[in-house]
Amino acid sequence: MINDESRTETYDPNAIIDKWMKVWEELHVNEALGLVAGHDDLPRSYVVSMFPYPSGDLHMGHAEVYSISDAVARYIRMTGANVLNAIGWDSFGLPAENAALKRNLHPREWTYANIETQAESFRRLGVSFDWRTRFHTSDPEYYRWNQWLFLRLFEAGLAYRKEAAVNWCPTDQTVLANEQVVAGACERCGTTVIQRPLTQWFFKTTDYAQRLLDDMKQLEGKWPHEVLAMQRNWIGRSAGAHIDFAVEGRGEPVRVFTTRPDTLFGATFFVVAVDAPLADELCADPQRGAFEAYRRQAATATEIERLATDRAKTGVNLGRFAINPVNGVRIPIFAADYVLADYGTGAIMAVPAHDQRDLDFARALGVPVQVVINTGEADPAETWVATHGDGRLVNSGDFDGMTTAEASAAITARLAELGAGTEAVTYRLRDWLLSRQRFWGTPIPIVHCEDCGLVPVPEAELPVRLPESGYELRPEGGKSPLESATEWVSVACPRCGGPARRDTDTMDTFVDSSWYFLRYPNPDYVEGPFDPAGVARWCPVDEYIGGREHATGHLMYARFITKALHDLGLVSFVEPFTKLTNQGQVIMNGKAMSKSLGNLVNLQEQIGLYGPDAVRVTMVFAGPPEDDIDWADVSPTGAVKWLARVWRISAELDGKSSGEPDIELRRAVHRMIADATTAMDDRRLNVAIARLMELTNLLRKAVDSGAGPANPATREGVEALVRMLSCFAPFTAEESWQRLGHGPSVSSAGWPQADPGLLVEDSVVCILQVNGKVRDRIDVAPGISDDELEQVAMNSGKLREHIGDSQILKVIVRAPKLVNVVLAG
Ligand code: ANZ
Ligand code: ZN
Repeated sequence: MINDESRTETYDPNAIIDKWMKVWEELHVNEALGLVAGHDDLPRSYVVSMFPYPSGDLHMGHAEVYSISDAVARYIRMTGANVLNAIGWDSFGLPAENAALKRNLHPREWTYANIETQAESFRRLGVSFDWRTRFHTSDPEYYRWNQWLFLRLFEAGLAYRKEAAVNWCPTDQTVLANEQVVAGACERCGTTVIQRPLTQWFFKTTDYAQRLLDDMKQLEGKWPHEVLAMQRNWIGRSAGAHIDFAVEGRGEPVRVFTTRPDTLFGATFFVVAVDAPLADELCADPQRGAFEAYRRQAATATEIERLATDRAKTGVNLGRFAINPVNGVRIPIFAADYVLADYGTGAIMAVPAHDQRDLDFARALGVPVQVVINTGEADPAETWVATHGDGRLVNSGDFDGMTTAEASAAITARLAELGAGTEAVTYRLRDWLLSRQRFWGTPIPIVHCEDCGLVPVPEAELPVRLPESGYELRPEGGKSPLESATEWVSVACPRCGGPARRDTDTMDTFVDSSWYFLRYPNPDYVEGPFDPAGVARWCPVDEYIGGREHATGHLMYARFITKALHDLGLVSFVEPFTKLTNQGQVIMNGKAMSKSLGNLVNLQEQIGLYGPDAVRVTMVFAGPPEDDIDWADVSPTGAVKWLARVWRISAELDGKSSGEPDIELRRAVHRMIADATTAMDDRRLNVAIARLMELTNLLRKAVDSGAGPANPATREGVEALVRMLSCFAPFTAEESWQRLGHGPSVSSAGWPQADPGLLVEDSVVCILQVNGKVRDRIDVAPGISDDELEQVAMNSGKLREHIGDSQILKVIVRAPKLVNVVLAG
């Protein structure tokens, strides 16, 4: 027996990996019971962590996400649920193409080689995936269903093509969705994004704007508050009114969107977005030169710059006039870049007294200012500070004296009478731009025929596979590489048989990831994108784990697609992810790790030094899951020491236990189990680890100088510790479990149950009196209630003896210290 901690039987965490990987595989311990049927007596839990992109071997960030998600999955499994912990690969995308260009490979070779590397690394990290779910989105068997889904959305009018000014990254030579533009720059390479008019494919996410908002009620309290807030802002609902302004010399009125119909009498000018076709149309001949010069200049500004309040306001007078529908006042029309073409209606009524951007513009271009809400603040025409507050209307005809709220309703009603306006809601959310001019993605299953227009590829011809040869990967001038695959491009029109061309764009990879979790339960299903039986059994996802950076991208797309699938009758639910846990990033010295900063920490190197378990424990113990981990501030050496201590204690217990269990030790152990369980339930995984470390100290003392290694309470404590540890350090836990004399696997041993009887805190003495005289003393729990205490007291034989047959006048209870029975007479 090894009693001395300094004994040198070494704990070698890397020596036990192969052994346990093999055992787990043979025993199928990580597999869900019945992917599509059976074992219906068990509660089910579907755990999914955002699937990896195969850009190389696993890195520190991966280790963090999967250490967290695996701890959650293992915990749920140990509490007795049937868990599906799924894995697949998000394997289309730009880096594969860039790597292929550099190495002269097919993107597929690079991608699939990386997938194999990552798969092996996941196994060696001990992640308890059910490998039967595995697929890769770049498999034709998968992307076929992206195409199928695209066609369903196309039929439903939810996929359409239009020319629009789109975000263009000059470096990556591709368009980007709004979600991929961060502070005006390409999310991938940081190049400033420019606007380019291009014909592109869109999904109509805007049709679902209100439902994306409303259904958040289902997620409240289950998704991180910040993610919901980010989505709410991104959807950006604004309520107000549409107001139609007649334009002199134009048959049709022009509509504006405003959140402040109460300020209508203060509209002293009218602005059209410089890049809206309407600006071009309205421009009077003498202004044409100035307008076109201004439009060219404006094209270089990003949306963020255009909307910035602190930017000097510019614009040109178009030489035309709009008529205010409530008072007939003529106001000049300008084109300016601070109005966006694709928000609201692309035109505004400008109220400089009460809107700062309008006021800055009025000041710059010398337009008058008219106050219409008396807020008690200084005159905006003198201070150049617009007043925003509530107040009463002035200079507004019949509406003078009303509050802003009253006036909003009254003016909107008047507009309705005049047929010049109605209540309206506008959203910031844009339709999802999904076409990409890149090779390594899902080809869009549309054929362009000169006679028939856009023709869907017949379902029987799916998948439209990527060409194997005859293309040039290097993107040029906004052309998709697929355009160079001339033989692939030219096809017979499926409708008329005439000469036609395939669409050469590929889909944004966020299409792939918007529904992948539906396919995991049966990845080989060929009758449709997913097996309805598997989906009915597992979906929606119970536990989704991934980074907050996906708040307005992937998470929004997946919610949208789920709703669209619901409306197509393909799934029964409207939200894909019941619960969401965010994890932070692994950083180094306060900065994101990157090759260029030279601060990359290599995961395999860390594993080589400390073993997979210690790296996992370090990741989870560093802080709450959502916090960033600065690897400069942590060291797995602490985790290695701890794991070695657990392993040693287990080794010291290899005999049969005997004697009476030490009750104090049992109490302490069960307190720790209860605390660790609460922490796990709340997903405060780091707190749970802290409890396990305390428990280890406690048991070390018990072995050395307390109850001793043979006491049943010691064994009970060590076994509980090892079972709980298996969520974080599966290899060490398995090895320790074996040393304790058990067969594999510890993950089937169940999560230890805290005995409520042992959780009662130390008792306090309560004095029982009759008519103020002490008659008995009893032990009670400190938290006992007055009612409970009265009952317990009345059970005291001594007390009853002194009460006898007398009539009880009242019972005074002061829990937990005192009970006094007052008798009549
Ligand atoms: C008149 C007005 C008076 C406005 C006032 C505000 C204050 P949110 O809340 O962001 O939805 N607006 C409308 N369309 C616009 C566009 N395409 N580009 C830039 N600005 C636009 O903002 C709605 C307000 O922003 C609208 O209400 C409009 O200005 C402006 F005291 O109309 B408001
Ligand atoms: Zn045709």
